[in-house]
Amino acid sequence: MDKRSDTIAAISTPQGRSGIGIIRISGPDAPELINTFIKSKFNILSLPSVQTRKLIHAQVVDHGQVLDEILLAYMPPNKSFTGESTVELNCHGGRAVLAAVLECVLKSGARLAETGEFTRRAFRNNRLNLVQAEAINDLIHARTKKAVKAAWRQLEGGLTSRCTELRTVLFDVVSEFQAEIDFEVEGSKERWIEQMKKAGAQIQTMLKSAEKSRYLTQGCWVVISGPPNAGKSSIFNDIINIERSIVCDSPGTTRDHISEILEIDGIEVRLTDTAGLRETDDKIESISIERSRQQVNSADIVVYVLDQSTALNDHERKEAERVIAENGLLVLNKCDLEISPTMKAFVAKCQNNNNVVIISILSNYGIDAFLDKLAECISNKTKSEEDPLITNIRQTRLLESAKEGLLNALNAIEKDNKLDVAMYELQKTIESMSEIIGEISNEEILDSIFSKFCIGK
Ligand SMILES: Nc1nc2c(ncn2[C@@H]2O[C@H](COP(=O)(O)OP(=O)(O)OP(=O)(O)O)[C@@H](O)[C@H]2O)c(=O)[nH]1
Ligand SMILES: [Mg+2]
Repeated sequence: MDKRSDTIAAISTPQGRSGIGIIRISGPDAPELINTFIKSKFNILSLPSVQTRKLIHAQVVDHGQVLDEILLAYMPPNKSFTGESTVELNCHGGRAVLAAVLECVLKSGARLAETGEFTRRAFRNNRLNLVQAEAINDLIHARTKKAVKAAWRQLEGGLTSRCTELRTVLFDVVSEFQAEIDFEVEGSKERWIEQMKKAGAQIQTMLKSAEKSRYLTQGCWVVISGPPNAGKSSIFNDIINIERSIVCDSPGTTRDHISEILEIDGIEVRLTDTAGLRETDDKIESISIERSRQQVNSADIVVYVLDQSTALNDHERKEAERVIAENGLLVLNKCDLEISPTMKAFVAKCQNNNNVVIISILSNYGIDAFLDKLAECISNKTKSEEDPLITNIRQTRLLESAKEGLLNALNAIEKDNKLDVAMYELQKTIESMSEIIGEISNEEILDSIFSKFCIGK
């Protein structure tokens, strides 16, 4: 049978122990197939004509042995997620019981679904477009409420309607180009340029918000760095509110970097405590310091901690200034102790900077202000002027190529007055916009997109 239209099945809920686990079966033979192992007062074979989208009490029976007592629901093709006959079995959620029921389903003739195959069928049957299919995957993987909202914007068609509108505008321009080339009907060059520039600005705004949406899907990485003994691990423990990192008065305590996940203002934040930076001959410490540097270089935000009571060297001053300039946070810790002379001059110079905060973890001074500043840094990094419409790299790449086509078209028409070149470039832009919403025929590309989805979805 054609792999696109046979009947597929999978466990759609996570593997483990839970009250309920769902097995989804989709394809033309779904109702007929379950009849071989389902016992119910209801005539299962009459499902398609009578009982749609209602729960039916039944038992799963294998060679006369009851395996589970379940509730099942039938959805006809026009009312199902996949656009095919679908049966969902609400079983008990134990690993073994679900595996046993799934075995019955597969023995009766269904095939185990590949990852994302249900959604791929929904896409093929026009139940949703590619952006919406990706949005469902985003929704499943969303780790914060903001990410859930972004996924819903996609599902409700935010990006789709924006792409469709832009495409229509550019189509009109292309047809006027065509008319001028074929029939010498003179169009308004100024109006074309204006429309193309408007479209370009919209694409640019969407691309700008794409940069920020990375934080919604992947979270924001904050790395705590600084010289040994500055109080990095104390600060780390204070933020996460547990004694996770070892705190000790001997410098070089933290070796392996330690991370914890927390949520700050709707953004998932990975907070990492690192080894103190200094020159050392110790082999293990050198490795940890090298790793700390790598973490600092890859971080979204660096929190650089200094101990105010110790002398400030040149390297630390430069690092502190770099962190402030790059919108990180400079934390001057241990303000309960007497300030060192070199620090005094430095603190006097920078203490009014918005990215500098003076605290004492020991005496609990300035902690609230520090946490507010950290939240502000994260918010500045992640917030965008408009709600992000682009949520993945595929959409970003296509939008970039749409922008490139549009710029080339503008150049061709503004500078060289070459309508044929402008038309070719605009058509490329329109193709990219179409590809974003999935109007593409390349099966390999679709395979690779859907292979990133969950099994059972
Ligand atoms: N007086 C005072 N001591 C502090 C303060 N914050 C941390 N300490 C002490 O400073 C010492 C070092 O603290 P840690 O948090 O381990 O410092 P660290 O930067 O993680 O050090 P390494 O892991 O060795 O790089 C410990 O004895 C802490 O109790 C503070 O605000 N005031
Ligand atoms: Mg430490």
